[in-house]
This record gives sequence, C-alpha cells and structure tokens, in this order.
Amino acid sequence: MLPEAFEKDAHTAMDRLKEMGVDEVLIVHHDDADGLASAAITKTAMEREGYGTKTLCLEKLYPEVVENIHAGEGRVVFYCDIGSPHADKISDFNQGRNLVIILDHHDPAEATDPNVYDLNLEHYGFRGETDFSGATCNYLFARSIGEWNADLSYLALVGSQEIPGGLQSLNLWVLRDAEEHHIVQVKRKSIKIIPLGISVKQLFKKLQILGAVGYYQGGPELGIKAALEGLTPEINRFVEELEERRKSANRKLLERLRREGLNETEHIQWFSAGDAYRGMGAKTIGTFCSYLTYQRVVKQDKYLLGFMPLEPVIPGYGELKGSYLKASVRTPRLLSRLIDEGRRPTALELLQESTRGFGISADGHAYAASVVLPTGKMEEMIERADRFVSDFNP
Ligand SMILES: [Mn+2]
Repeated sequence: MLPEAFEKDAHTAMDRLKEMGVDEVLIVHHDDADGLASAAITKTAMEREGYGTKTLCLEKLYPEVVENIHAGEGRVVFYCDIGSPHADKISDFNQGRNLVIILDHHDPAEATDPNVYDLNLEHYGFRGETDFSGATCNYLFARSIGEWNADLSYLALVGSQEIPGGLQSLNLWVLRDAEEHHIVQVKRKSIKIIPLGISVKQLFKKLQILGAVGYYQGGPELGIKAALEGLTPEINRFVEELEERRKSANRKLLERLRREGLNETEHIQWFSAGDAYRGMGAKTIGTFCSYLTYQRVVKQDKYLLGFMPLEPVIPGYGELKGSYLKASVRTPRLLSRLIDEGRRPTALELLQESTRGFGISADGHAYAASVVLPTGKMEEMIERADRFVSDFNP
C-alpha cells in the first residue's frame, strides 16, 4: 500500500501544479544513478500529463543557482534526489513565487514556504538510508498520479541499488508492484527489466558513470535516455571511454603523488588534483581518495583530503559567478578505528567544522564526506581542520 498521507499530499501538490497553468516544468536532479533514474521518472510522468520538461543536473546545490532559479515567478520546479536538506534555503529564496515539489530521500530541513512541498518520505515515517531511494520517492509520486505510471517502477529499483542492505520497506513494495505489472522478473537474486532486457544492476552501474564521470559531456541527458529506452551500442561505448579516461587520470595522479608525496599538517594529509580530472565530474576525486587510503603514500592516522577545481560552467545552466573547489575527505583504517572509539571527529564533522560559514552542501558520514568551497578558502579550511582535531575532546 502507498502511505495514505503521502498520497493525499501528492494529490494536493499535483492539483496546485495544474492550477499554475504552465506549459513546462523544470526538473532539477542529482548526478548519480539515483538522481538520473529520479529525473527519468518525473520527466515521463509530467510529459504524460501534457507538460514540457527541462532537466538540470547538479552535482551540488549551489546557493547562487537556487537563487537564480527562484528569482522568477510562476514556475514549477521539481527537485529530484536533491533539495530536502536545503528545503529551508529553497523556501527563503522562493518567497512563495514558484511552486516547488521536492522528491528526495536525504535528511530534510524544514520547508517554511507553503509553496514548497517536500514529499520526502522521511516526513511520513520512513528512513531514506534504508527504506527508499530518491527514485522511489519520485516513483511513488508518479504512481499516486495514476497506475499507468507503474511501468516506471523499475527505475525506482535502479535508484535503490545505492541503498545498502537490499530492498526493504517501501522499496520492497515497489518490487512487488513491478512484478505484479510484469515490469521486472526476479531470477536467482538478479532483477531483470523485462522491457529493456537488462538487469537493474547493469543499468545502475552505467548510469553511475554517465552521470558522474560524464557530467560535462552530456552524460546525464544520455543517462536519462538510456534509463527510459535502454542501452545502445553507442552509449555502451561512451561509458567504456569514460571509464578509460578516468582510469588513466587516476594512474597519472597516483604516480605524481608517489613522486611528490602529500602535504601534511599534524592531523591532515592533503593534495590538490590540479587539472587531473578536467572535464570529468567532481565525484572522481572522492573515488580516487577512497582508493588512495589503501596506498602506502598515505599515513594511516591522518585525515586524507583531496581537492579539485570545479569547472566554471554548469551544463544547461551557464556560468557560475564564484570559483569553487570540491574537497573530499577519507579516513584511513587506523583513523577510522579512533573515530569509532570517539577519539577523533567523523569525516563529516571535520568538513562541517572547517568550512563553517563558507562551505556548500557538506555531506557524507563518519569515514567519507565532501563539500564545495570558494577557491580562496582552501588554506583556511586546512588550518581550521587541523586545529579542530587538535582541540577535539570527546
Ligand atoms: Mn539518492
């Protein structure tokens, strides 16, 4: 069963949307497989209602972009697999001017504008870490519009692959829904998407690469298309190319770091990737840092920080006013143990504390986290991080 209160609110939001009298809706979405699957669902559901759609894929929710989106009036804006943690700021920028529907599973902040509908199922008693993905939230919204959207159910299952521990709660309901409508077939734990002839896992893996690595090369749009129509030989080739390019960038950067070593303070070891990942999405730095924690060049008792410059342009949006860096932090094994014992701050605490006042969208958990910061703030951040660990008294 769909949660009744959610279904009721989804209908209210949809009624409001119809009253807006717009021809087109804007779909802002995240860059990973869950975000692409989310966008594919809501795009299709809205087109079936007769609306044109425009998608905007964001790696992080930059305040200047949100401000720009909400400066206008009378628009309809969806936030898919992104937005809930910033529902308060979205409300501040929106000031009642536009209708906003958030379909997300990240920990929500309170929306204070009545025109901002946050339909995150965390508000209905479910957990976004275990029970549902962003794509599941988008699917349940589409499904509450009508049963004709049941053919999109597989996309919710694709997005849900990012949730550890398998399908449960709402995600399990979606699996049953998909089976009942003959959209998927479960065979020896593999879920096959009947209309596309591939498995949920296969599609998930390709979308992860298209969205994150291919971010600046039309990857997100191609990913949405692939999510709806299936993989073509061209798309498969493009995914392989992206993988190759990333591997070669990783290899070169590792060689450089082995040669030059990392920069160090008392508690921090850090490096700047320079233009190693130029033209690739910013997730690449995080993946590389994870890999690096197992290499000998890394000290086991210090936080590992990697920085990379962000491109000045957001595809489909335009130029950013500010100049930004992405920072990723990972904790090597020994340090992770100290964090577990409460003797060191978590990776997320370290980033939040060291970028307080200027960091954008810090997110993550105990051993891995990331944030965006203005380019000129890197040294201040490193200093503050080092001091925070020195002063840390549990
Ligand atoms: Mn997600």
